[in-house]
Amino acid sequence: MLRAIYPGSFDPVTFGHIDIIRRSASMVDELIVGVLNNNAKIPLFSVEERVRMLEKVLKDMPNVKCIPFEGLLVDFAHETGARMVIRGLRAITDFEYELQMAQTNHKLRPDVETVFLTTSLEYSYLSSTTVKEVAAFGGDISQFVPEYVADRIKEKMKQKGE
Ligand code: COD
Repeated sequence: MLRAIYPGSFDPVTFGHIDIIRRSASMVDELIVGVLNNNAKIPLFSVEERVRMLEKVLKDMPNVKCIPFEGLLVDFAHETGARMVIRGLRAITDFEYELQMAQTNHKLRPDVETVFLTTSLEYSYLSSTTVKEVAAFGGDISQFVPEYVADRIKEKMKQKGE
C-alpha cells in the first residue's frame, strides 16, 4: 500500500493545489492532504475551515483524506505510515526553498522521500496569497478557486470588513 502526504497551508486551496492532488492521487493508493496548523502564522482561515473546504472540493476523490497536523512534517508522515511527501513546483523561485526542505526532511527521517510534481502550465502563476489579494480588492477569483471556496473567501472578507 503506497500512502503519500501532500502537505501545505492551503489558505485557501486553489485550482493549482487541486491539480497536484488529482495527479498524485492517481499515482498512489492513498493520498493524505496534510493541513498545517501553525500557531506562528495567522492564516485567513482556521485549520478547521481549511480542512472543510478541502473536503468539500475533493469529495469526488475517494482515496484522498484531509487531516490537520502540527509540528514536524516528517513526524506526521511517520505517524500516518506515509513514505512519500509530494510537493508542487511552480517556478525556479520555489526550488531553493523546496530543495532545502526536502533535504532537511530526509536528514530527519531518511525513510521519507520527497517527490516533486511540476505545475500545470495554466496554474503556474497561481498562489493562495495572490487569490487573497485579488479578493481583498473585490476582483474576480472564479478562475482561481472553486465556487465554494470563492464564496467562503468573500464571506470571510466581509466579516473582516475588507
Ligand atoms: N501549482 C502547483 N503547485 C502549487 C501551486 C500551483 N499553482 N500553488 C501551490 N502549489 C504547491 C506548493 O508548491 C506546495 O508544494 C503545495 O502546493 C502547498 O502549498 P502551500 O503554499 O499551501 O503550502 P506551504 O508551502 O505553505 O507548506 C509548507 C509546509 C506546511 C509543507 C511546511 O511549512 C511544513 O512542513 N511545516 C511543518 C514543519 C516542518 O516540518 N518543517 C520542515 C523542516 S525544513
